[in-house]
Order: sequence, then structure tokens, then C-alpha cells
Amino acid sequence: RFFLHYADLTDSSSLAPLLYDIRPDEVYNLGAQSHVKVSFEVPEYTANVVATGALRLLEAIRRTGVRCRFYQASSSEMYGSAPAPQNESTPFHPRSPYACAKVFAHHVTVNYRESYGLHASCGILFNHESPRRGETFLTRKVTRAVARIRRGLQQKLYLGNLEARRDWGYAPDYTRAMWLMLQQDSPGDYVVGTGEVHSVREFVELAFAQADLDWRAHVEIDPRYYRPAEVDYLLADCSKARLVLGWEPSVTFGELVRIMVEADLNSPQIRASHDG
Ligand code: G4F
Repeated sequence: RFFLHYADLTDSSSLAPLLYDIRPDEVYNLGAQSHVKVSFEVPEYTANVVATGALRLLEAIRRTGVRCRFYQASSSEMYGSAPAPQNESTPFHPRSPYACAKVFAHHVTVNYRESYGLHASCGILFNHESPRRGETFLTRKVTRAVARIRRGLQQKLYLGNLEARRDWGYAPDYTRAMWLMLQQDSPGDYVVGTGEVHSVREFVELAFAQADLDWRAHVEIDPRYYRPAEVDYLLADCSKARLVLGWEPSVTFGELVRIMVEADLNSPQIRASHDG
């Protein structure tokens, strides 16, 4: 009962007919060029997908008159350099083209809710990770390298800023929060995170330790991975999600690192390269 359909957030002509055919009850807009560093290389494309893309989808819903509930994937990146902990009332201070585009998408979703009475909610999700995370994002880049080093497939891991701090949680917990938002009688905006902060350095240290490796023997800094403007400190205050949605994270930071390292250690691709 799972169907894939083709459409593209940069092509409004593909969105309305699809909505009209499917007539969904719920629409989750997770579409993006979601890599922060990459957004500095392709800022216009990022804005087209992330900012105008959200607007195209909202406009398609409005024009077709399909009565669905709408979820917008807002991001903790919108807070940028705003003081922590960040909650729904914290003013945004975006630090990348990606974050600027997310701020537009967030505000236009709120605007469509207020203007047209759409059941549209924004989840302001802090970093959420799992073994399915793309290999160019920090957590997965590290856990994959740990597994490859452990299996003798590489020696070094090159990273950027080790001092940035993030509120990292487990993606399946966050998907539950998204779904809960659309089950509420009224739409709203919710911060979702664990309320715990760790540095990149801590993540690295724990991931290597998980495989009995000393990170200092393998990690080197490559300035190419620094960003023109960094987001130093993100920490969620998700009191509203806890109170209204009854949402709680189920996986701790330590468990998240363990799940991701184990998945990469057991990954068939890494095992196959090792055996081969
Ligand atoms: O894993 P990251 O690339 O994630 P970032 O930039 O926090 O953004 C992610 O989370 C957001 C939610 O808050 C999403 F909206 C967004 O789409 C994305 O999923 O980087 C995490 C931190 C950064 O401070 C970065 O500078 O790790 C630092 N870092 C250090 N070395 C690195 C590296 N990041 C990457 N990707 N690669 C490195 O080599």
C-alpha cells in the first residue's frame, strides 16, 4: 500500500495535479537541499527548493482546494546565533542560505494558516539522526569512518569545526512528533529536541571509543569543512511539545551513537569491502 509518484518542488505544474489525483489526508513537506555547507555553494538552488518549494506546495493545496493537513519541516538552523535554549518564541537569526530559506518557508506556512485557515503546522526539529542519515552529515560521516577504520579500509577522517554544539536526537522519535502534530485539533508550531547538548568533539570521541579506537590517532582537521558562518550552539527547549503532544525522546545521546556505530560496523557494504 505504498506508492511513489513523481513530482518536484521546483516544478509547480507537477504539484497540483498530483494533489488532485491523490487527495491526501496529510502532506509532510520534508523536501529540501538540506545540507547547510552545500547551501553556500548553491544558494539560489537551495532557496528555490526550500523556500519557494514550500510556497509552491502550499499554493497547490490552496488552489486545488484539497482538504488536507500540512506539515512543514522547519529547522533549528533558523535560530543560528540566537541565545540557547531555543523555543517557539526565540527570534530567528539564520546563518546560511539554507537557514534563510527555512525561515521563509516557516513564515509562509504560518501565513497560509492565518490567511486561509489551513491546518498547517511547523515542526522546528533539532538535529535528528539514524543509520539512514546521509554520509556527508557529521554523525554518519563519523560512524561510517569508524567502521571503515575498524575494518582496515581507511586510516584518516578529515573534519571541520569540532567545537560546534548540537542537540542530537534519534530520527524515529522525531517522525512520531511530526505525526502527532497533525493529529491535533488545532495546528501549531513546535520545537522538537532532546534538551541535551554535545559538541562535535564529544560525538567523535564516543563513536571511536564505541569501536575501541582512539580518535586522536585518526582524526585530522581540514579547513575545507569549515563554513563561512557557523552555528555554534543549538539546544532545544521543547516544553510545549512535551506538554501539548505528550512527546518524549526515547533514545539518549549515548544510545544514538551506539546504534549508529553498530549499524555501520554491521553494514553489508562495509563488510563486503572488507572481505573483498
Ligand atoms: O551534520 P551537520 O552537517 O548538520 P547541521 O549543519 O547541524 O544541519 C543539520 O541539522 C539541521 C537541524 O538543525 C537540519 F536543518 C539540516 O538540514 C541538517 O540536517 O553538521 C553538524 C555540525 C556543524 O556545526 C558542522 O560545522 O558538525 C560540524 N562539522 C564538523 N566537521 C561537520 C564536519 N559537518 C559536516 N557535515 N562535515 C564535517 O566534516
